[in-house]
Amino acid sequence: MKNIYTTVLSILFILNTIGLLAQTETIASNRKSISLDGKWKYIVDPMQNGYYNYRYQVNPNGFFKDKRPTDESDLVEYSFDNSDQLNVPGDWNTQKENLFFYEGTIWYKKSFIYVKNGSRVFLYFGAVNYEARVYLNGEELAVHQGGFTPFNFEVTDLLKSGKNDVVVKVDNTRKPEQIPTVNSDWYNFGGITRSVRLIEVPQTFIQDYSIQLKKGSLSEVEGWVKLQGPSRSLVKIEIPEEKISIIAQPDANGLAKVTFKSKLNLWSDINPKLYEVKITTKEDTITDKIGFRSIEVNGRDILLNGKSVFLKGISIHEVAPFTAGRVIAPEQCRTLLNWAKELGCNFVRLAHYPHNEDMVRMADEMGLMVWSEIPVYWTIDWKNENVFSHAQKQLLDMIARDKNRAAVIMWSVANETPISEARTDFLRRLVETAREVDSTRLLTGALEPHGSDSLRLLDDPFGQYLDVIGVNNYCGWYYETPSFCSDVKWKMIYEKPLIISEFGGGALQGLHGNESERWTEEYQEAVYKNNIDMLENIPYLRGTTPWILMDFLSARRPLPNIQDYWNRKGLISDRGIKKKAFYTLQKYYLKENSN
Ligand code: GCB
Repeated sequence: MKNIYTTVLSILFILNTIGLLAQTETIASNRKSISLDGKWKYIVDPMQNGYYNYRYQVNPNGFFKDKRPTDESDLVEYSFDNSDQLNVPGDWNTQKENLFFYEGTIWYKKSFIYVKNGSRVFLYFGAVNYEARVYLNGEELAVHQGGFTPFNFEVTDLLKSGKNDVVVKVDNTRKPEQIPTVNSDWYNFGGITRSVRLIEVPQTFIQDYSIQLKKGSLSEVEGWVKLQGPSRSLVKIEIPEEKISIIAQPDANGLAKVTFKSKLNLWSDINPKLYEVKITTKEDTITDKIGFRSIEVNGRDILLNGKSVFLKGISIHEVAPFTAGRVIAPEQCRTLLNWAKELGCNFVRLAHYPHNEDMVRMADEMGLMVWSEIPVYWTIDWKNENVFSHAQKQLLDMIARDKNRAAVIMWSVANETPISEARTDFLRRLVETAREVDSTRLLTGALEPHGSDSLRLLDDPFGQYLDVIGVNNYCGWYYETPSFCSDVKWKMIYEKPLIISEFGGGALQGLHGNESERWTEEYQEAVYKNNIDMLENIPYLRGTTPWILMDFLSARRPLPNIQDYWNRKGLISDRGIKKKAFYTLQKYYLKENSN
C-alpha cells in the first residue's frame, strides 16, 4: 500500500514551499481545550487602515499592536477597548444590522488569561471567512485563506503567563482568484464563524490518526497514528468493546501504521454503530467514536457494506433555523438533521462547502450518509496554478478533518462548472489528490446535463474520473413548466451510478394559488411531483438530493415581498414551517423504503 501519510505530507510540503500554507499541520481537534468563544471586540475597517499606511504599504504599527495613548496628547485613531463586541462563533452580517451587506475587513480582538504549565499549546480556529491574519501579543502568526476549513498554529513560545491578546484581521472580500470566486448563490457571511480554542498537548503528542476499514474489506481495519514531538514511544490502539488492543511502533517520522482483522458490527444508515476507539502513548491519550463500513460502486450500484443502497437525500446549506445566520451551535445542526430524518432521508448533501464538524459527527451518530464538498463552484479561474493549489488545500483539509467519519461516503470536488479542457484538467487533478489520500471513499461532483429539454444528455468529459455522477437539473423552474417534467428522459454515456444532486423550485411559505402560479407552495409542489415522476423513469438512478432543505439568505435574490434576499427553494421556511412540497418528497421516500 502506498504510504498515504507521506503523500499528504509531500503535498503539504509543496504547498508550503510555494508559500500557500502558513499554519502548522492540522491537529486532531477532539481534545479538551480552552474555549476562546464569546464576546470579541471589533473594529470595522473598510479602508484597511489598520493594515496599510497612507502610501498603501504594510504598517508595522497596525491595529494588531492594540496601542493606547500614552498621554493625553498622544494620537491613536482606534481603540479596541472602546469598541463594540461581536459573538464568536458567528457571522457579523446577522449580528449587526449595519453589517448585513458588509464585505471587507473587520478586526477582532480577545484578551484572555493563561497560566503556563509546560504543555505545548495550539491556537485552533474552526473556520474564518475568508482570509484570517492572526496575531498573538502583537506578533503576526500567519495568514489563512478559505472560509470553511480549520487551521491552527503552535503558540507555545508566544504565550505568556497572565494576560494575552489575540487579534484577527478578517477579510471576506470576494476575489476572482478565490474558492469560491466572486459569484455564488449563498450569503457571503463574514467573520470568525466557528469556535476558537487553545489546545494543550504534551511535548510529544498524537497529532492525527486514521482508523477505517480497508478498501474492499468488511473485516480488515487499516490506519495510522502520527506523533509529533521528540519521543517515539509505542502506540496502543484499543477498541474496548471488541477487546481489541494493538501495539504499533512509530517510525523515525513518528508514523505508526496499524492493520488488524476483526468481525465488527458495521456502521450503516439503519445501524449507526460507533465504537469508542482509544489511542494511547506514554505521554498522550485521545479517544474518538468511530464507525466502520465499506462503500463501493459496482457497475451502476452503490454498495454500502456490500449491499446496494438508494440514497434518499436532501441538500443542506450550513444556515441556522430561525436566525438566518451561519450555524453556531450543535442544537442547530440537530434541528436540520432531524428535519432530514423526518423527510425520510438516509443521506444529506452538505452543500457547497465543508460544514462544521458537529454536523458531520451528528450525521455519524444519526445514520445519515454524507456528501461533503468544497466550494469549487461555477466559474473558477481554471488556468491559475495558485487557484488550483488553493482548491487542493481546501480538499485536503476537508479530508483531514473528516476522514474518520463513517457517515462521509463521498467527496465532491465541484458544482456546476462550465466545461472546458482547463476545467476538466483542474478537476481531474483534484480527484487524483483525493484518491491518493483517501482510497476508501467515492468521488463525485455535481455536473450539468445537455441535450434537449425532453432528452437530457449526460456526457460531460469530467464524468470519466468520477465514481458517482451527480447532476443538477431544474426542470419546471429554470426551463419549462412543471407538467412538462414527468416525461423527460435521460441518457448517460457512463456506466456509473447517477444521483440527481439538485432539482426544485421556489415558494414563499404561506403563499397559495394554483400550480401554474410561480412562488406559490402549489407551484413548488407540482415541481416536486413531476420531477419525482421523471426520477422514477431513470433505471440507473441511485439517489437524489433535491434543492434544498431550508430557505437561505442569498444576495442574488432581491425580488421584493417574495425573496427579499432569500433563496426560497427550501422545503421548510427559515422560520421552520414546512411547505407542501416537504410532504411530497416525504411520500416518495416512504415509497422507496417499501420497494
Ligand atoms: C444551482 C446551484 C445552487 C443554487 C441553485 C438555485 O444549481 O448549485 O447553489 O442555489 O441552483 O437556487 O438556483
